[in-house]
Amino acid sequence: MNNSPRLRIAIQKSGRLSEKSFDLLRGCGLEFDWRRNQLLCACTNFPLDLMLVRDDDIAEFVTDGVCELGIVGFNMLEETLLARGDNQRQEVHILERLGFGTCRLAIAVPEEKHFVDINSLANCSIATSYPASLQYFLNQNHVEAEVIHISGSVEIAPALQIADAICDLVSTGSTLRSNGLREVQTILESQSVLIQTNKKFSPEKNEVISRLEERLKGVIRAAKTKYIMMNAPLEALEEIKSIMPGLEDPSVIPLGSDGKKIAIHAVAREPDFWSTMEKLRAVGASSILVVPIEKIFG
Ligand code: PRT
Ligand code: ZN
Repeated sequence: MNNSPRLRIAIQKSGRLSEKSFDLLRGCGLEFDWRRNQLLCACTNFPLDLMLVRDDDIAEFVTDGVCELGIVGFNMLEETLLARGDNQRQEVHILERLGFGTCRLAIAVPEEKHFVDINSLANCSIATSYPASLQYFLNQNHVEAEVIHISGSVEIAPALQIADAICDLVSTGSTLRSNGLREVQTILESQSVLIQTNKKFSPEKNEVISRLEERLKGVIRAAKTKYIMMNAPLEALEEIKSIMPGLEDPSVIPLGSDGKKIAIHAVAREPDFWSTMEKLRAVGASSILVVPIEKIFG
């Protein structure tokens, strides 16, 4: 348990999630000066300490209450909970899905290997760094296969004849392709998540978590939305609202004396940019400005 009066958040020290985790915390207005190899780093303007660790340890620390919060891949959270046993799910929960570090845990086989469906994996050996997740998936699907736990470079296992197939994280798929492997089955979709321990802690800490959560939500919402301004004929207003997702309640300002032309200002979810702009132009919108939003509060 963390008995310090300050809150602790576990984040990945050096890896794919580190930069985005730091950016997110800085986006929330937190100031800190982390130096390499520092395990704990104090925020100077918020009662929070960052604990910089390997991604493998983050879910463990939060589940055990060593840190109240953590930023970790959903893949790693699931693996940790499955490896530790069913009762562990009540020890931790997801506060926010953070939208970065997206990937999937998938099974891949050599290009030439015959594969119809997951039953084709019966009696095969599968190399993975996610043995608990893979075993769970195989059990759920009643497939008997050998799970071979290796900690790195899983993709070379078939070429080395260590295993018939692999189960690893995939984002672009280029690692699989360059190793002559074909993705055949997704077993988990992942993105980074903010997790919170379910261990009891003081009301003061609870209050700090609520403040931080509010700020995080503001940063995450802002990243997904844009401030949009355009001019348009009044009669196109309803059509414009249907084109732009999230533009239900725009500010509408009459232009000129006859009121036939309007300016529309709104916060909207970022659309499939170019095709949406083309549709807006087609219904008569002009001077369309799309501006990033730094934060949304309240
Ligand atoms: O040192 P530490 O233990 O902290 O870091 P690590 O090396 O174990 O983890 P790291 O930094 O590689 O990944 C941290 C987290 O990033 C993972 O747990 C995922 O939640 C997330 N993530 C997102 C990924 C990927 N995308 C990813 N593509 N993690 C790993 N990969 C690897 C994958 O294992 C494979 O080797 O990238 C390769 C595949 O990428 P593509 O683009 O070729 O498909
Ligand atoms: Zn790791």
